Amino acid sequence: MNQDIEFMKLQKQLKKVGSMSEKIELLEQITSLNPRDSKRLSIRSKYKQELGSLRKKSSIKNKTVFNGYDITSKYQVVLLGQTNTGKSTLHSLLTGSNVEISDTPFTTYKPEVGIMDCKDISVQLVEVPAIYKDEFYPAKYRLIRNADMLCICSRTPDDFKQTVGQLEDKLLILCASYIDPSSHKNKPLDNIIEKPGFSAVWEVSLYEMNIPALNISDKYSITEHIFSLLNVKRIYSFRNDQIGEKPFVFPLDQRTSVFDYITRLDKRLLVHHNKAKIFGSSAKYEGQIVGFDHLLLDGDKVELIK
Ligand SMILES: Nc1nc2c(ncn2[C@@H]2O[C@H](COP(=O)(O)OP(=O)(O)OP(=O)(O)O)[C@@H](O)[C@H]2O)c(=O)[nH]1
Ligand SMILES: [Mg+2]
Repeated sequence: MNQDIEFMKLQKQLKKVGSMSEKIELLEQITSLNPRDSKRLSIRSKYKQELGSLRKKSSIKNKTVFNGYDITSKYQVVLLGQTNTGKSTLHSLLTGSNVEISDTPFTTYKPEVGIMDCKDISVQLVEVPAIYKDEFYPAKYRLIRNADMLCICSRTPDDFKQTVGQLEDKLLILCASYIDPSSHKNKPLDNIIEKPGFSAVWEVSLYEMNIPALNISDKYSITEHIFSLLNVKRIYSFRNDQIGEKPFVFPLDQRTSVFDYITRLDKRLLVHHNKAKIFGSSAKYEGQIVGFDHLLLDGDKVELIK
């Protein structure tokens, strides 16, 4: 690809675009080019500034609700793969969305967003349009690179290999276990990153690979696996014989005491309570009474007492 010619083409398109998102997308494409011409290089730096300010504006605008769900949900899983590999089918299975499912290649042409319930934690699930070799679409790869984890949908082992190869071309290596998001999110496109991931496949027995392959129609195992890669523990409130609907979520590898839990719940409660009743794995017996330094485990329910 001749970068100068491509630059000129995109410049022309830029003059015609109307919406902010289209403009951001084109600016992302044009600023990732390396034209030789010095005049174009200086125009490129102006475009970079413009892109920065448009991104700021759009992030303020996008902090909103989509179909009744808060799309700024803390965790994001991206579904990706070759075309016709069941991404939309899985999206619909996990989120209940009605994205179009069809044998026609490239049916999904824009990211599809849904919210899945992952063991009481809301997780945003995004189906990214099918990826293919040598495509030029920085916005798509930015979305993929910023996800908390990736789920690669594959009909055949060959689909899987192609997707892994295409991700590697974009400096993205898949990894089986949890990795601290700060080491793989918001990194420039020219940095190699390792991203937690797994594969959802049509026929598990065909696969031998370094990341887990789960049956694409096995909602239970996929949900459990996503939960394990979130690397969190859920602590529920227990009050008037009722368990709170949504848990408070803490990092799995950090010690979480009753004190940490109360601080998250409402600091003012510290004044009137000094003990807690625990139900769940960290309790020696159901309803054990403990002090604020007691360490909590995933799934614990905590009732504050005086
Ligand atoms: N046999 C079988 N067919 C499946 C499975 N999952 C999806 N399909 C079929 O495969 C076709 C493509 O499914 P989609 O879910 O639309 O695939 P996609 O990856 O979203 O495709 P694009 O968005 O077009 O890239 C549909 O006809 C599905 O019914 C599966 O696990 N087994
Ligand atoms: Mg689709």
